[in-house]
Amino acid sequence: MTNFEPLNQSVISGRVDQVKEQTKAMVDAGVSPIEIINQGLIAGMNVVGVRFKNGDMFVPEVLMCARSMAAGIEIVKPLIADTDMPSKGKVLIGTVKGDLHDIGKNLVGMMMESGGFNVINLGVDIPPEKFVAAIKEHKPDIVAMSALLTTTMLQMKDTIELIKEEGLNVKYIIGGAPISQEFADEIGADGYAPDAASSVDLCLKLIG
Ligand code: B1M
Repeated sequence: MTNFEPLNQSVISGRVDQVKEQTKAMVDAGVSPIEIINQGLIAGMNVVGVRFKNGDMFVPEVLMCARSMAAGIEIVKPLIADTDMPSKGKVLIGTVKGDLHDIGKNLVGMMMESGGFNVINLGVDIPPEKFVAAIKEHKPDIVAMSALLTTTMLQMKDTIELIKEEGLNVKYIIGGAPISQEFADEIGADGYAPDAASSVDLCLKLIG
């Protein structure tokens, strides 16, 4: 049984070098990359989220934690994204306007890549017009939107409305901490995924 506690603690303390070292050691020991991400890196970040919420941690510390988690993900990413599988479809992913959170969105994109999708990552703070322009340019099968703030989730509705207005033939799916299936139904999204792994299942289902 792998002990993920030391890696959790390194993420919580924002120690980039230690996270890199422990992640590499786990990879060398043959621990599954998905387990390293979920039980080592994300589990640590979840503790950070609670402390941030309770006012026990502040933005600069949270940023260091996010950076250390990203450093760990960089190490395991090639192990799960490297695949010879032909593309199952094209997904355009981005965090909506006004929202700068990108860790979860990047994780979703990475899992989709590892699931055999061709992923175009637009980045953060993407307004509806930019999603529409990118759909016209890249012609994806699916557009995936991420929002982490209750104040930005309505941007998803605006984006879907603009895509519909433009008559573009694409499926749109949404996710992020404040998002629910109920909200997805309310704004007419084709699907909602609560986490990175289920985003892949959702894309497979939608593409058929
Ligand atoms: Co921010 N932040 N933050 N933050 N931050 C939250 C989201 C918050 C919940 C913290 C809290 O109060 N408890 C809170 C939002 C409250 C709300 O609106 N309900 C909050 C706030 C308030 C803010 C600021 C306003 C703080 C301030 O400045 N006063 C500010 C806003 C900036 C902005 O965006 N305009 C802000 C800033 C920041 C940092 C810059 C410091 C940093 C972001 C760094 C970065 O992303 N590069 C940050 C962080 C790190 C967090 C927390 C602590 C962690 C988020 C994270 O990365 N989680 C977060 C608290 C929390 O969520 N526990 C918080 C790990 C990640 C793997 O999970 O992103 O949920 P998550 O992604 C999951 C799923 O949600 C899902 O799959 C992922 C993997 O399983 N998913 C999708 C995500 N996108 C998907 C898309 C899909 C499908 C699934 O498409 C189909």
